[in-house]
Amino acid sequence: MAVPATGARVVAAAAASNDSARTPPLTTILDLFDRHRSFLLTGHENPDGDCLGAETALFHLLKALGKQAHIVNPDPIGRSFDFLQRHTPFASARAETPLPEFDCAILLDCCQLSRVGHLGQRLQQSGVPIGVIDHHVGSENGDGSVCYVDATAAATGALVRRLFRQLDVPLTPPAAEGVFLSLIADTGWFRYSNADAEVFAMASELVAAGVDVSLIYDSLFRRRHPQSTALLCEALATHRLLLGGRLALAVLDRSLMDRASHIDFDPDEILEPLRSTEGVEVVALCKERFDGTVKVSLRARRDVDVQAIAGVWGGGGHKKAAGATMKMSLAAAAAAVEAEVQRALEAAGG
Ligand SMILES: [Mn+2]
Repeated sequence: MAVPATGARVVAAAAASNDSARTPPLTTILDLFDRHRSFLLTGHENPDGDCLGAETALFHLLKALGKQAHIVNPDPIGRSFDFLQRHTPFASARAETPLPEFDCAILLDCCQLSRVGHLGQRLQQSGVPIGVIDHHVGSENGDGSVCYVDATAAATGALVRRLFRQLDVPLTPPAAEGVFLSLIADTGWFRYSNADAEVFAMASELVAAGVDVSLIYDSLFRRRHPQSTALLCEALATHRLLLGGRLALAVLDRSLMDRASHIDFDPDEILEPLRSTEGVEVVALCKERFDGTVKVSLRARRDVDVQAIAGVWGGGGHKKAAGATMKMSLAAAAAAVEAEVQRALEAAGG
């Protein structure tokens, strides 16, 4: 099979077309599946539930189509997600790890090779076509030569579910479990405003297909490390209410982040309780990284578009959930976030 020529043609077609033509119909990603034999599925660093769930579902879809598929992530999967490995193999690649053979790579829940760690560079060097399946705004303008992007979808896993339907492939229990994990990860167990009719309809059919909901809940939320409750308190205690109580800002320094990494504590856990404080419209969590940069995670309650705020530092995401990497000190990042949120609140009318 003339794989390099096929890949080159797909890339050329995308490069030559204008923006609207870079959002091809659903059939295009299906064509990509059709043309290739062996797929490497991957996603962003520190893969979350949507990323891992979508990878799981797509893995089983490709297998059902008679293809070879390998899930290789830049980081190992977190302990709370290890139930997925009952039915689905996950690998993580360090710089020297040999990769399985593949003639096509698919990025899930992200669109840029720069977000895939060092694995991203290796994918670029491999020269294979890159497909993107994602629900983030603007992802059709990322590194995918073929994209299936729908920013109205609640989760990337929902997009993979649609592909099953399009191809008339029945959902197996492991695939259903993957889609379910995606949905609950990105809707906060159906609490956020992105939990739309498609999400609830899918949830119903996924449970009917055999998803063990309580097993997933227990795996994700009832295996807390004994020290993590103390760390949760410490992380929450860093928060301050600013801008008249409309911004909740928490700042986690390197020492706290270091201890969090040792006990598999996810600092983003504090975002939701902070968002529940009456009067808070934006939550910002600044995390100091070991390379000296600061990762800011932003959540909005109503009218403020936090994706636009994240864009100030080259980040992105969704209107109500976004993030960015800031190349500055923790104190400078906190001050910059406060200034941008103030600007956004004023622009939103008050
Ligand atoms: Mn997602």
